[in-house]
Amino acid sequence: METTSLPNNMIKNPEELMAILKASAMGDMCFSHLMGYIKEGMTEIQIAEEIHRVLMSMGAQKLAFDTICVSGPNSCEPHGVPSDRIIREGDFITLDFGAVVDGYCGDMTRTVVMGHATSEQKKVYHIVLGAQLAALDTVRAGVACAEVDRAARDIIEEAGYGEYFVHGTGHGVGRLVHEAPTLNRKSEEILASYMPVTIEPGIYIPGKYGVRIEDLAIVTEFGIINTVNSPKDLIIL
Ligand SMILES: [Mn+2]
Repeated sequence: METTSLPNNMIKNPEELMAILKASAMGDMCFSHLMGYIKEGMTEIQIAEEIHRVLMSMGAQKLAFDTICVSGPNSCEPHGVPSDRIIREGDFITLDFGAVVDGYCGDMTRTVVMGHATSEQKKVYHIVLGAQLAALDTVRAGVACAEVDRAARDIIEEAGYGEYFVHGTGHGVGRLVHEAPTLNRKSEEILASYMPVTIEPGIYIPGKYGVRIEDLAIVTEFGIINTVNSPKDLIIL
């Protein structure tokens, strides 16, 4: 293991990786709980508060960042703040949250839909999912971070939604939820084994809705260990 060859701590040691794995497991259990909890008529704030309650009840030290729970047109803001908006049938709901365990952050995002999805919503969701899976597929030690971003962006651009993918594909995670490396068009870093990185492409159509899907993957020589195991097929609540 070339754990001393980099000038910073993008590469995590086994203890740090175990903490991240635990944080992700809490995230998965929280998401599973939410799938039974979220109902039409609830507000975004109510759901965000439930995420906080559940993660703390599982032993999280705190939240890794302010939970994003945005619905309907609010979901087209990638860093939206939960509001009093009430969840209605047909709304996309984007849930982006993480626990801190033993000092290390989790970070995951899933987008689900209430009641039913239009064919356009399904189409956009599946473009994002295709981009996310393609990007995950490229992640491996020795691959350029920019190449991972390219893999996601190519799929979204080819589908005609390039202008709506308004952020990078991912970032490193550790004690801070946003650490090096960055995975975007301009990234110059090369992935190495035992870097935890997020893969989180999205499409945000102003005034309509947004979709983002995010996993937290540990880079290895052969690919990834994905620490997030929540389902990614479109969930219709
Ligand atoms: Mn993230």
